[in-house]
Amino acid sequence: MGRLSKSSDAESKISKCRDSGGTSLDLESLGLQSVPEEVRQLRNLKRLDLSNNRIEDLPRWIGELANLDALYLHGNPLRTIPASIQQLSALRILIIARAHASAASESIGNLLGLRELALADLGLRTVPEWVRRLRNIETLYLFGNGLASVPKWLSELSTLTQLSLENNQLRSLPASLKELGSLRFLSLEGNPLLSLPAEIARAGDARKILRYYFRMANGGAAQPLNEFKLILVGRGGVGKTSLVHRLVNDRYKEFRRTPGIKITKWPMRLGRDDVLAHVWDFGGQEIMHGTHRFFMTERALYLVLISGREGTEDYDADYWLSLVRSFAGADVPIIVLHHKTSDWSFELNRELLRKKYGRTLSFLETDSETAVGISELRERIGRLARSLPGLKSSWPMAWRRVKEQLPRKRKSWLTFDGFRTFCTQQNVTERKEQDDLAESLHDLGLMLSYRKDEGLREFGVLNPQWVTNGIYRILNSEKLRKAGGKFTVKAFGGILLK
Ligand SMILES: Nc1nc2c(ncn2[C@@H]2O[C@H](COP(=O)(O)OP(=O)(O)OP(=O)(O)O)[C@@H](O)[C@H]2O)c(=O)[nH]1
Ligand SMILES: [Mg+2]
Repeated sequence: MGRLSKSSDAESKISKCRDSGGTSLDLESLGLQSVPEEVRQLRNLKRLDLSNNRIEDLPRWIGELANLDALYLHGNPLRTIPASIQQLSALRILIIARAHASAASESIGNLLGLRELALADLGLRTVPEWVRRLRNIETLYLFGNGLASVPKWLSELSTLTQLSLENNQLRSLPASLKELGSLRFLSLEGNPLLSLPAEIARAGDARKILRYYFRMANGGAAQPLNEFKLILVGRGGVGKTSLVHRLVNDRYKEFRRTPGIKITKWPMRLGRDDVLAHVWDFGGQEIMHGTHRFFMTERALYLVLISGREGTEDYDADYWLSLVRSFAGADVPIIVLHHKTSDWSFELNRELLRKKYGRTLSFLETDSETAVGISELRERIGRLARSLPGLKSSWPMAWRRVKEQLPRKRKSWLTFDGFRTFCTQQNVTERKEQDDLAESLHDLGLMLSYRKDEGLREFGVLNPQWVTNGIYRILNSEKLRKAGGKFTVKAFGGILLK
């Protein structure tokens, strides 16, 4: 009954339009499976609304409605648009949405007079190339597709004032969008990978969004993080902590021995880049050597400090270099410092050490008290840092957000699944990407995650400062020393909670 009345609805609307010579016909939501043949006679039609029916195919004669100005087709399971559509040279508005991707047919690209076009909710993976020909387009709706990118050439559509791209999978925006001088309204909500703040995306102000995206968010796209890890090793009292102070603050100062690891942030300027070094200063006392290996990561830059004061320089060089090589690998750059040179002068067999420990060794004479060699050292650290694989690798906005938000979690320990959940909340959703991010954060020393080590995998993700504090507090415990190194689990807790 409902269907009958609806189709007779259509009939009466059509005949009314015909009799009055009307220019607008509304056949919306009438359950139509095809366009009624009678419409073909309505040669005066300017506006035809066929939205929300069940039409799969448009008839070829649609091209005969030569006066059509606006055609609404959204909400039909359309599969194709006949090529005859290109005869509608007066068409200014064409709305296709919630149909099959094949409905975005190439012949639409010949409708050069189009001012408004919707290709929305079609499951398109890319913007069809033929859209490029629509040089008079003002409003383009592309929402609800699976678009991963916006083509650069979109900037050629210089008459565009409104661009709607919400609910896609956009990963970045091309800089060429800034050239769209007439663009007023840009909607990008529902593209989580762009990491636009909701309040900016919601407002839809094209200028504001693009300004934010390209200036404030540094391109939103992947940018190098410009951070690296610098590790200092050498026997107790060789001058590591004083050297860090000299490098970072350009002053000389004496320190107590370092009970564990001291992590310092050192902002530096490398050419035109602001770079941040995470400096790990290892306590040199022997009891701690065994655990240092857990923190000697790959993709870091190493300083091995040697002094001649104890007369053990050859032994020390061998000892520390072999430690770095076995735990950080054959490729990490190492600067061997003849340190405290103002105090003791000595020679190392550089050739022999190079042969034994590889070509990435270099040597320098330094002294923190007199500042001898310090500016050369800074310069060399900068140069070698540039060659580290991590320094220039890309960090998408979402990765940066994980890096910034992770410490705010105020949790020193997370299971790896917990880390994955946290990443997903920050829009790093792919497992592989989460693995890569964990590795990068580990390399930078911003968290610890031993994914490659069977025995340590289970520990998930750890806050380095918390772990090192705990470990070295135990190793340096007076109580433990008195007990000859034996301890109970209870005593263990007692030391940690002290
Ligand atoms: N002449 C001279 N003495 C230095 C220099 N740097 C450090 N010292 C002396 O060596 C002592 C130890 O220096 P630190 O920097 O604390 O040594 P460290 O390698 O950090 O020692 P641990 O933390 O125990 O591993 C200082 O207290 C100074 O007396 C230097 O550049 N020249
Ligand atoms: Mg120290």
